[in-house]
Amino acid sequence: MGLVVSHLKDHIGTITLNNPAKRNALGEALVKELLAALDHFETRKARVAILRAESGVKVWSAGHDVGELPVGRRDPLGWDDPLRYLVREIENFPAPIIAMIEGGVWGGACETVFACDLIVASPDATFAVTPARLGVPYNVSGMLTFLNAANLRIVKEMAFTAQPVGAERAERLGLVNHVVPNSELEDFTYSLAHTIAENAPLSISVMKEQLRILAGAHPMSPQGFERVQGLRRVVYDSDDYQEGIRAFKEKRKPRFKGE
Ligand code: LCV
Repeated sequence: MGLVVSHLKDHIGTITLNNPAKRNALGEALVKELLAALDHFETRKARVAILRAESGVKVWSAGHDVGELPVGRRDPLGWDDPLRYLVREIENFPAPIIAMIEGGVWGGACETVFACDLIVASPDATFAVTPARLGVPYNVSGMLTFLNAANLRIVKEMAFTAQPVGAERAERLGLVNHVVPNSELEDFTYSLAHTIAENAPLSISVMKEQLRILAGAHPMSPQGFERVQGLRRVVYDSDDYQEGIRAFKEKRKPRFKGE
């Protein structure tokens, strides 16, 4: 059995994250299998994809595989990082992707879920934006994913506190489309998927692409981008960045010094 399990039925593709030992961390190998499944669905003209974890998980995904983060002197979230690939592929997939969430969603997994087109969550679902926990300088397109998911004040609270937001509050804030009891989560999600799959796939695909282009149409000057990249380099070259990763690996609370 791989790190993801996928199947396609009645135009609906399902991808189940299947690496509980590592809390479904989005490492290169898992992301590669996930992208292969999406590729297969596209070839088979799936009309909806559902991204989920095993039923009953406490952790939907622990986010970027911390063990795969560079230990300084290199952008930890550069263009070719598996997480960046994954978010782009989700946004470019020609059909709606529904994230079906139980348990905790952490860091890069939170961005991955917010990049999906719809989110159906169980009451125990939580969503945490964690760069500040690790000392990581999140990247510009990632911050835009968050900004497209919530208003600026909520994004700032989630990013600055790194604290999980629960499903009920997430629904109130419009972060998720529906909160549904665990016992009904699967039926509800597949019923939503069937409704979409019965509509015109070409029309839906072009609306998804239009919304992607419009949501990404944020002017940022070359000078503005270069300034951000310079600031991010200071962060990933900092002792704090190394301390964040070290503390995670040593299973202890990090001690950040601001340098
Ligand atoms: C590798 C892991 C991980 C993991 N990577 O189980 O957004 S950013 O900028 O931060 C971005 C860079 C990012 O996404 O970074 C990662 C952000 N994620 C987090 O901060 C969550 C880190 N994980 C946790 O806080 C806990 O693992 C949770 C609360 C998710 C689950 O706790 P639980 O007690 O159930 P363990 O912590 O015991 O983890 C079980 C195994 O999974 C590994 C962890 O190292 C452990 O492996 P070992 O059994 O070999 O010790 N693991 C968990 N998260 N992100 N590996």
